[in-house]
Formats: sequence, structure tokens, C-alpha cells
Amino acid sequence: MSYVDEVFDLVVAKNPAQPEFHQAVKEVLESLRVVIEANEEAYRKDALLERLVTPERQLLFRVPWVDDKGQVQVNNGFRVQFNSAIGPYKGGLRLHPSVNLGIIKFLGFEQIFKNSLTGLPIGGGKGGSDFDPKGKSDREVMAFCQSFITELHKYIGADTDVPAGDIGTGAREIGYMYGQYKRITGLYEGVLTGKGLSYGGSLARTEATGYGLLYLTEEMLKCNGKDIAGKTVAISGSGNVAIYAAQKAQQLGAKVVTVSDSTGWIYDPEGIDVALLKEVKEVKRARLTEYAAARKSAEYHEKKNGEHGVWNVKCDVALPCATQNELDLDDAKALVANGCIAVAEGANMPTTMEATEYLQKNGVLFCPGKAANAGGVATSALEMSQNSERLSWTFEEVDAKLKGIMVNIFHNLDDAAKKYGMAGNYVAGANIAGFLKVAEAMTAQGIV
Ligand code: NDP
Ligand code: 2IT
Repeated sequence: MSYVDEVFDLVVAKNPAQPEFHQAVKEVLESLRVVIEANEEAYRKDALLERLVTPERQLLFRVPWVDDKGQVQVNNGFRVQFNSAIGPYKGGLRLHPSVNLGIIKFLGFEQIFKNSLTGLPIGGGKGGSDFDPKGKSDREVMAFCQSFITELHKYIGADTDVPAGDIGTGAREIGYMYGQYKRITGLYEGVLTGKGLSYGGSLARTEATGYGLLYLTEEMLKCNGKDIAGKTVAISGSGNVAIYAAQKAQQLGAKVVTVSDSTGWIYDPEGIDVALLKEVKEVKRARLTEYAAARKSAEYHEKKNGEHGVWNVKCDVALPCATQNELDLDDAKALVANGCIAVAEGANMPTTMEATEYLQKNGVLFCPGKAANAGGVATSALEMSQNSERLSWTFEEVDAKLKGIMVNIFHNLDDAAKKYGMAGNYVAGANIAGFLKVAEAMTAQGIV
């Protein structure tokens, strides 16, 4: 049996009931087959793949907190420090009731290659909790965040592990966590990114993932003889990534006609009103029904039977920006039938493997999340740099660096795909380019 197949079987056997982790590993290992097989004995002797798929450290902890009724609640806390070959662990914290160890491991594993692709010195990590911030008061969210960081603070630091936002973790949560970290340790350091501007945050970090997604999409289209201007874009989600993806798409001359949340979706043929969307989601923390109520041109559709809705709308470019496995084979068929030319993932692993293969086989340009959404973590690394030198850069400076990084990422994966005989396969290109740097660093550092 080939080394790649052996290691995949091992991952399934050793990590039962973690389907998302298996899925992420499978996609990466399939892409790496050609690289590994060219040098199989050396990699096997060093157990390089076994080390790559095994986190350096996994922290599981209890998070007790008191709700507004005086009742004690208990959540599970996670931090997976996956790989530090090229820099301190770096990656977000997800707060969502669906969070479990397998989901955090899939996200941490993806983060290794994403962070490598940015070209910046950051290793891979991820964390979070099954806490649901929805419907909680600010005081309850603060109580949770303080309890969470009271345990986690022992294992993180500006030069060891630097968490940030993800689903359910935005500026409010990062602020509460930062305050508690500082109070316990007495350190005013860049231990978290996505901080507020008044206490060490970076300009453009809020916008970075969505903007970066569009910079990369623009470059991918350009290199394939196409232009983002004038295109119709379907976006899923209505959180941090979706909002700033919609804003940048419009600035680049595209029309965004959909957004969604976990209960429903909007079709707005006149183009999404981003200012209204921000008011509904960022200020009021309300449902999309409020967007529809305030805008005549918008249709609201309730989600039924797990359907995803937005992918049935006619579009040129699709940008999944909500969560994993939200674009399946039926959705891919609908996109192709409607003439979609490009899909770029704002979320982590939003497209199933079958859907990805179908899109690629049907000539749709497809850029995976570990490249397309890397602008968020790249700008987090720029926040770390600013914190280290105790200076703040202008919005224009950070935005220009972000754009340079995204354009560079696209060319790196395009070149890697060509070099290994898979021109246009950006999934393979991203996995190979991300892997090679990490593998070289792991090999140079010996058996650790
Ligand atoms: P937010 O919490 O700001 O927004 C998440 C959005 O996705 C909401 O609209 C939410 O709807 C929807 N959503 C979440 N879970 C589900 C679900 N299970 N089913 C349907 N809809 C869901 O998160 P972000 O925008 O930060 O993150 C979105 C994606 O982008 C995630 O995959 C994340 O890992 C990825 N990402 C984020 C980065 C960042 O910098 N924030 C960087 C790179 C990737 P509702 O409000 O109803 O739950
Ligand atoms: O998935 C991701 O890359 C993030 N949630 C951002 C991580 C970060 O450290 O900014």
C-alpha cells in the first residue's frame, strides 16, 4: 500500500467519529500523492506524514460560568496546537454549539497549510468551544470569555500561540478575552489578534478576510482572461467574512445578489445593501428577516430541509462564506447549470469533495479556502508585527500589503499546480505549495 494511503487509514483508525478531520486530511493527502511518491522512502523513514497529521498538543478543558439567572453553565473548551514548524501557533477560536474536537482538528490542520501559504512565520492552531453566543447577554458572553481565557492563558502568548476570531468570536469576545489575559498575566502583549483599534488592533483586520477573498478572486479571474467587474456574485453567510466580501465585490464593480444565515437567505436582485446588512448583523445582531423588512427589492426565503438556497440563484461567481460542507454536489450541479465560472471559498472547507470535483471537471475555476481566505490570518500576522514594534500602520499600508499577499498566494499555487503537471488545479497547487515549506522546516529541525 502507498505511504499516503497507509497514513490516511491510520488517521481514520486513530481518530474515530471525526469525519470533518478525515475529510480535510484526505483532500490534502490526495493532492500530495505526486510529491510524496517521488520521495516516498525518505518521508516514510522520517514518519513525516504521521507527524504532520498528529497535533503537537491538544488542550481540552472545562469552562464553567454563571448565567443571568444565577445558574452555573458548563462548556467544553478546546485548543489544538497543531504544528509550530514555521512559527508560533496561529489560528482562530470558534464559538458555536456544533464545535467538537474533530471540527477543531480539521480547522487546525487546514490552518497549517494556509498559514504557510501567506509566506509569513506562523504555525497552525485552532480552538473554541461549544458555547453559543447567540441570545446571550453581554454579561453572559463576558463571563464565558473570562472563564475560557482563565484556563487557556497558561498555554498561549505573543511568541507561543496567538488566537483570534472565527465563527461566533468577533471584536466583543476578543476584547473580553484580552482584558482577562492582561489582568491575570500583567502583560500588555500581542497575545490575541482582531483586537479593537484602541488597544493594539490593526486597521483593516476586520475587513481582511473578505477583502482578501476578492483580491484573490480578481487575480484568478484576470489570469484566466476574465474580469470581476460586471459579474453577478452569490455569497452565503452574513457574518464577518460575507459582509466584507460583499463590500469589496461591489467596490470592484460586481453585483452581489445573495447572503444567508443559519435560518434563511436573501435574494436581492438590485444588489445587497451592505450598509443595511451591517446595521442588521453587526449592530443589532438580528436575523435577515430584518434586512428584508427594510428593503423593498429583497426576497427572504426560509431554509427548509437543510437546503442551502443561495446556490440555486443564477450567478457568475459563487463565494461560500458561512461554514463547512455548505456547498454539496446538488449545489455544484445547480451552479454549473446556471453558468457559474468561478468558486472561491471564504469559509473553511465549505465545499464537499464531490462538489469540488464536479466543479473542476466542469471547467469552473475553484480556489480552496486555505488560499482564498488566508487574508484574515495574514493580516493577523501583520497585527502581530505592529504589536511587536509598538507601532500602528495606516489602513492603506495594511490593505496594500494584504493585496500583495493575496496576489502572491494565487501565483504560488498556480505555479505549483503547473510544476506538478496539474495546471489549473488550484486545490492541488495550494496543498503542495503549503506543504513543501512546512515539510522542509520539519525535516531541518529533526525528529521533534
Ligand atoms: P461569523 O460568526 O461572523 O459569521 C458566520 C456566518 O455563517 C453567519 O451568517 C452564520 O449564521 C453562518 N453560519 C455559521 N454556522 C452555520 C451553520 N452551521 N449553518 C449555516 N450557517 C451558519 O463568522 P465568520 O464570518 O468569521 O466565519 C465564516 C467562515 O469563514 C467560517 O468557516 C470561518 O472558519 C471562516 N474564516 C473566518 C475568518 C475570519 O477572519 N473571521 C478567516 C478565515 C476563514 P448565523 O448567524 O445564523 O449562525
Ligand atoms: O480560519 C482562519 O484563518 C481564521 N479564523 C483567522 C485566524 C487568525 O488567526 O486570524
